[in-house]
Amino acid sequence: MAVAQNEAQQAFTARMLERNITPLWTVGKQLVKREPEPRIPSVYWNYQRDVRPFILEAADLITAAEAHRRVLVLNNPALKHGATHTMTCAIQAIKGGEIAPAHRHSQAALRFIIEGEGAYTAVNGERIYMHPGDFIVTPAWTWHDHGKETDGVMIWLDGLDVPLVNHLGATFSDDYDGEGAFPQSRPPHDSFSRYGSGLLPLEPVTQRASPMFAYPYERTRTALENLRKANDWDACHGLKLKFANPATGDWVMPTIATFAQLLPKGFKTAQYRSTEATVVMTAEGRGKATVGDRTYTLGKNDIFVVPNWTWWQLEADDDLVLLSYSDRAVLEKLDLWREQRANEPRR
Ligand code: 1HN
Repeated sequence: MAVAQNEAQQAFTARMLERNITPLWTVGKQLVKREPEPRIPSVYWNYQRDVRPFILEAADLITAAEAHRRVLVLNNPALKHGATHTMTCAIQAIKGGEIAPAHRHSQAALRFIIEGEGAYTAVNGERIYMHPGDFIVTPAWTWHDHGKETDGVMIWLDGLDVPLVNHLGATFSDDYDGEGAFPQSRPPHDSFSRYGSGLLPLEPVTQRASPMFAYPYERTRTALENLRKANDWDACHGLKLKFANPATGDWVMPTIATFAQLLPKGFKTAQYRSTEATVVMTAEGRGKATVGDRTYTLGKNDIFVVPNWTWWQLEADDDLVLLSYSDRAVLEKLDLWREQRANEPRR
């Protein structure tokens, strides 16, 4: 609570206003709260109802060349841009014969693939052909373009740290001068060949982001399915794994943490909250998510936001596989990551 001010004190405060000075006692606890008070609500998008019809309409209405990126941004109603205060969530489509031309930016990006076959994302000239459920990494400042040589539409989710990087005032971007795509530099899936089998090249990896750009769903799903046999469930998460940089075991990008999660049919989690803000997409299955006071019915490719320090809980009506990303990678580096589990006393 701010201290109540008498007339002399009010006049004193008013005189300083034009000099951009404020006495701290007039602001009180507004600056330093006892615990995080999320500035954003939770949001939910039903893929079939809210997203798919619009992205297909966009595919008819504008070419990838015209749009540069045929992207629909899913915004939190409390923000001008961003699904959370740190992360962008968007839906992109590309059609046969199109190229979304190469560019790069200081923002990092990821893709969770939704539907279609045959399109690729190229990272620094290495094509990664996409399949539903795949997780693809586009580290900050890497050239990236998207293309599709076969007929039909391909749709995926783009996750970026745009609000975070903008807030930090560190945004740079560049369009590639050449014709559309960045020149192919390596065979398709080269990074997966080098880093994706538990083996590593002898040369040390020097960059901070994962040198591996593709995490195929087949591998993710198999890992979850095999681990299920261990019957080693976390009360708050079911079975939740992080996507890891194979060279370091760290998060795949310095700013964005990414996860794959399995809840077997009938599993109901204990309530959980942490300081990270998360965007979640259902890759498979059906269930329910309760975030704060809202409950969402989850079907394939539905998307929802879990704000920072907000209790949430999941329930699987069928085997439920979730892909998610958050700002935890940043918070951990700054010693700001905390969690609280409703099934345990507060630490
Ligand atoms: C972007 O550069 C891409 O490169 C996708 O594919 C989505 C959303 C906001 C800002 C930049 C891309 C984006 C984006």
